[in-house]
Amino acid sequence: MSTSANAHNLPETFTDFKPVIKVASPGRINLIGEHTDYNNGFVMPTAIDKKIYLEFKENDTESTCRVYSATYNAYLEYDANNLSISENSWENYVLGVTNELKALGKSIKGFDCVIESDLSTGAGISSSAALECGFASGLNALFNLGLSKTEITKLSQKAEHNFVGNKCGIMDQYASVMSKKDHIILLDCESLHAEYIPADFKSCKLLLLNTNVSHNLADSEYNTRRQECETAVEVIQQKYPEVKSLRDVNLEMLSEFEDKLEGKQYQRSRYVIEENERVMNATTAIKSGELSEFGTLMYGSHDGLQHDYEVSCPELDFLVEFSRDKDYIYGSRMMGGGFGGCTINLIEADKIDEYVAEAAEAYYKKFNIKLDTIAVLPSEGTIVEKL
Ligand code: GAF
Repeated sequence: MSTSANAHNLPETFTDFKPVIKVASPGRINLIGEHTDYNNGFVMPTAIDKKIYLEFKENDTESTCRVYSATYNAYLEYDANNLSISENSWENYVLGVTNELKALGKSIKGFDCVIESDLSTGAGISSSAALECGFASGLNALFNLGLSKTEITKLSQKAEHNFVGNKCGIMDQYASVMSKKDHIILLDCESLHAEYIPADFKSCKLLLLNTNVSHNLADSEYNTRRQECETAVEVIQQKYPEVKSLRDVNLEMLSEFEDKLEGKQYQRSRYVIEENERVMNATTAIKSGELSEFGTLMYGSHDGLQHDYEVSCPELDFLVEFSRDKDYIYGSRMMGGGFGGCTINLIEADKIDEYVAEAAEAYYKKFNIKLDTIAVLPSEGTIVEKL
C-alpha cells in the first residue's frame, strides 16, 4: 500500500511504511431480516467482496496512535490513554474501538495504521462495521490481545453505541467478521447461533442498486425505532413478564396490546414480528431452491419497511416498484437501516444489463440522480495476515 502525504504533514513513518499486520475487512449485504437484530430476532446477511484494507505497525511510542486514511487523505493522531469523542464522524469508529479495547483492560502501545477502501460509504453496505471490526482485528493481532472473533464483533458494536451514538444491532459486525465465502448466514441475534447456507441462486444473481442518496434522518430515526420497540416490550411485559424482546411475541399476543401501545409502537412491533417470520420462511425457500417464494418474501419485507416501519424513502420505493412487473426479477427490497442506500435485487443474471439501463434512465428522469450498481459476491469475513 503506498501512501500520499499531499494535504497533511504526515509523520515520516508514513512515507516509508512497513506494516507487519494486514487486514481485509468486508462490507455486508442482508438478504432479508431488517431491523430485527436489535429485537433479538433473525437476519440473513453475508460479507461481500468490497472491503476496507488496513495495515499496522508499532511506532515505538508509549501511546501515540497515528491513523492515515489514504482513500480520504485524512489523518488522525491521538493518545490511547486520553480518548474523547471527535466531531469528525469517521474518527469515532477508530477512537471508539480503542476505547472499548481499553475498557476490556487490553494494553495498547503506540502504532501507525494506513487505511484504504473500495467500499462505498453511505450506501448501506456497512462501511462502518468494516472499519470498526477491521481496526479491532488489526490491533488484536498487532498487540496479541487474544480476543476471539465474537469478542471483536461485540466490542465493535459497543464502539458504535458509545462513540458514534448509533444504537445498532449486531448484524453488520457479525457478518463482516464471521461470514464464509459463497454462503449466507441465518443468524439468531439472541443466541448468536449461525447457520451457514450455501448461496445458490441458480441462474440468478444478487444486484445492488445504489440510490446515491443518504437522507440525514437515518441515525436519529434508527434510534427512535429501537426505542419504540423497547417501550412496546415494556408494556407487554406487564402482562407477560417472560417476554424479553419482540422475538418472544407473536401476532396474537401483540393484538391484546393494540389499545395500550402508544403512537406507532403497535405497527412497528407488528412489522418486526412479521419480518422474523419472513426470515424463517425465506430460509426454507432458499434451501429448497424456491426463488419465487423467496422473492415474494423480499417484496413483503420492503412493504413492511415502507408502510409499517417507515424507514424507506421515495428513491428506494421507486426502484422497488420499478422491478415489480419484471418477470425476470424475483424480489427487490431496501437494504440496511434505510432512508437511502441500496436496494437488493434477485435477478436473472442474463437480464442485468438490460434492466440496469432501463432502471437508470427512469431513475434519472424521476430524481435527476445517477443510479449506480454494485456487483457483489458472498465472501469470507475479516482476513488477518501477519507479514
Ligand atoms: C443498520 C444497523 F447497523 C444494523 O444493526 C441493522 O439494525 C440494520 O441497520 C437494519 O436491519 O445497518
